[in-house]
Amino acid sequence: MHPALAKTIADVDPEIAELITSEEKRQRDSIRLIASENYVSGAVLAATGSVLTNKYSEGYPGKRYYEGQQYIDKVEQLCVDRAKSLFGVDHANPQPYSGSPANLAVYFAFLKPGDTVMGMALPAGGHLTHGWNVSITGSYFKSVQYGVRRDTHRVDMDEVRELARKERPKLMYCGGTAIPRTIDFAAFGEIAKEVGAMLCADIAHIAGLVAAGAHPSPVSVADVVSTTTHKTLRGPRGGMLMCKADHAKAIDRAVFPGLQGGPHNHTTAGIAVALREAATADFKTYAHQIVANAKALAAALVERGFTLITGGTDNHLILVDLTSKNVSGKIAAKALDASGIELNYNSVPFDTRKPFDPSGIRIGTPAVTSRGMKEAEMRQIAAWMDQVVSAPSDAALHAKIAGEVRELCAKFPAPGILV
Ligand code: DSN
Repeated sequence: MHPALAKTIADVDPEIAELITSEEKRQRDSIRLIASENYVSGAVLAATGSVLTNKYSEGYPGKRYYEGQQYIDKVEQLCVDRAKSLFGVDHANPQPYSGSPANLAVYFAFLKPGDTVMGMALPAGGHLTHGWNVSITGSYFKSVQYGVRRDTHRVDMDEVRELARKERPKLMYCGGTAIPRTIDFAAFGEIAKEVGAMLCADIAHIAGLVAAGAHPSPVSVADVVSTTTHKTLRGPRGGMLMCKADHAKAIDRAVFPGLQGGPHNHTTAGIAVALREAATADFKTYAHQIVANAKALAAALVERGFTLITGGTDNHLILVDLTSKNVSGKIAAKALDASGIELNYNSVPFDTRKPFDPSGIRIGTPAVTSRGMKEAEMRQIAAWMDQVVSAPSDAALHAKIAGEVRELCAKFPAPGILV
């Protein structure tokens, strides 16, 4: 945190100031492998901590319900224009508070309660809001879910086509939260067209890769593209919807006044800054390095006898089945956390264990790549992971590795962290 800001908080609220500083140090000293997290730049942090948080702006640029929008309108318009240019879309709405509200707005724009939505099942790698049963999207709508093949753990497009022909969904989702392979947007587009469904591509995890050309873009085939802004895109926590011109009005109305009140202008400014950063040559290099790092980490884990779902990765994400290592995902994740390596336990396809103590762990390389780590560091991380997973109760080993992790992290300063 900027020293002046740190002092301001400490003067008013020393308890919160201390917690923020501790979290900053934790982020500085650990290898953060949560696939959906990153380090934003100092510029993005500063924009999100700005006076823009003081302003209400229900509506859209040029059409607001409160006065005093001279600068807010310009901020939001810049953000919209940068999103349109970066992703090559007709229309962008950066107001959704995060990914789940963004997806909910898509339902509100195009579906009535009881209509059919088709999405990837959560345990196969989808997202709650793609129609999973515990989500509002699985209880207010009729949901049909596709999964992955038992033999390859990949989406079977023939099965998706068959299900879509049978169920005739009004809305189809592709994308998810634990998909280590390239998503075949073209095939989803063909199927949606054939059955007369709207297609929403949820690129939350891969938005930065799509922006940089490190993953194919769904823009030419999807009616709507939904995303969060804080994962590979490396912006502040937020959401965004992008669509073809025909759907712009429906999407805007669904976000406001349909679902939300005033946009979070400080977040919009942070997204605008992140989009500017994402349009640079440096970001392109960064996004390709995320993938190179994930591939290097995957190869090193395989060499050490880890079982990877689909055998490897095409993107930023690796899903590991720890069954062959005789340790559950939760026990491994906690032992790794004690060793300074942070990731999340995760179900694997056809998991026989429960979601709160599943068989797998999920790993991602966006944050470590933001620190400048490359293939050599990925091999070191795999070695540490192997040691910890082989000795999940050895507290002395975990403390020793946590010290080594701190030494490595000190050589790779994290963006936005000043302590
Ligand atoms: N919570 C996000 C993730 O970790 O993938 C998805 O919303």
